[in-house]
Amino acid sequence: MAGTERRTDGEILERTKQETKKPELFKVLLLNDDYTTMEFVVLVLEQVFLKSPAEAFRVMMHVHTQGKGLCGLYPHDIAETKIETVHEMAKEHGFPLRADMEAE
Ligand code: TYC
Repeated sequence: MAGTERRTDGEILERTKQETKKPELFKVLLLNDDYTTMEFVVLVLEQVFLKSPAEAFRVMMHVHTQGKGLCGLYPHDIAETKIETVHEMAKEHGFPLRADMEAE
């Protein structure tokens, strides 16, 4: 536990150190495949990762040519939820699109 406490008569007056910790961030990566359409990947990047149409297209083309690409950096639970959402959307549309997580 962080925090320096000043006490008077056993009462805590103030805490001088910050107690909030920055969350550890994780990379969410999108993986290339031969079957998912480019349009669908752009849609996912816009809807799940809140990219502009131009940025979504840029990231999609990066994944298409390089095999994988960065969608964003998120705390672990948010990264996990985004990956689940990608997989659910892909399944609904019959695409094999996969996303993955990596420590920053
Ligand atoms: N390679 C796919 C195609 O040619 C497009 C694609 C891009 C698929 C990015 C997945 O994460 C991906 N239709």
